[in-house]
Amino acid sequence: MELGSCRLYGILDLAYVLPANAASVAKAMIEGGVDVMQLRAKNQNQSDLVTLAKMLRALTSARHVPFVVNDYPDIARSVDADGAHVGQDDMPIAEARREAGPDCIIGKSTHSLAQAKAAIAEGADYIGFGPLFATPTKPDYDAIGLADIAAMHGMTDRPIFCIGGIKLENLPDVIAAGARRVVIVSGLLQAPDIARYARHAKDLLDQAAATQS
Ligand code: 3NM
Repeated sequence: MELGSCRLYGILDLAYVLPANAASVAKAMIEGGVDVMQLRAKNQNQSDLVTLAKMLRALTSARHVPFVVNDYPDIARSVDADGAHVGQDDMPIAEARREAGPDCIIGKSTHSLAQAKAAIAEGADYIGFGPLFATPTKPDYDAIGLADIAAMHGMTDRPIFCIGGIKLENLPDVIAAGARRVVIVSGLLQAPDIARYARHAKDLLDQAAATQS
């Protein structure tokens, strides 16, 4: 699937999922309609990460879901991922692109309009924008709220994925503020029924897209 058509971005974050459960969680996410899958693992050794990334690559390929590796463009390349994602404190986009290869999508986390503008100028293929709300998944960052979402969308045609503390309960507010695409991590991974949670989020995003277009 083209990134521009993707609305629900799921992250399989090993802070919430045991490696042994990664495959079943990923399957549930995909079954529920997650359009993009990222592997995020802040405390995993590299060889375990490559093993997991290969498994997720196979699962996502079978369902035509783009697969993104967080932080490690070299691993993205080695497992033939569709994308690599970098943060503000990571390497510049050009370096990530060199490591990941010319066909790899490069996404960047941004935490303000100024950072988003800079990431676009730097050549990011998509932007993460947040954290909208305070979140235990990224605890050291201040919430930026919803006020800049509309301006952010007026700034670029590149896909913008709002992120940070998004749950089913606040998703209607996030959409009302102008978001078209979101990333959900803990809300999805801690849901009693991951597929059902994803489906619900996807329905809200699809309904909004139908009225926005
Ligand atoms: N990046 P949850 S917020 C991984 O703002 C990440 O760049 C963010 O997880 C950013 O849905 C975030 O559990 C955490 O809040 C998102």
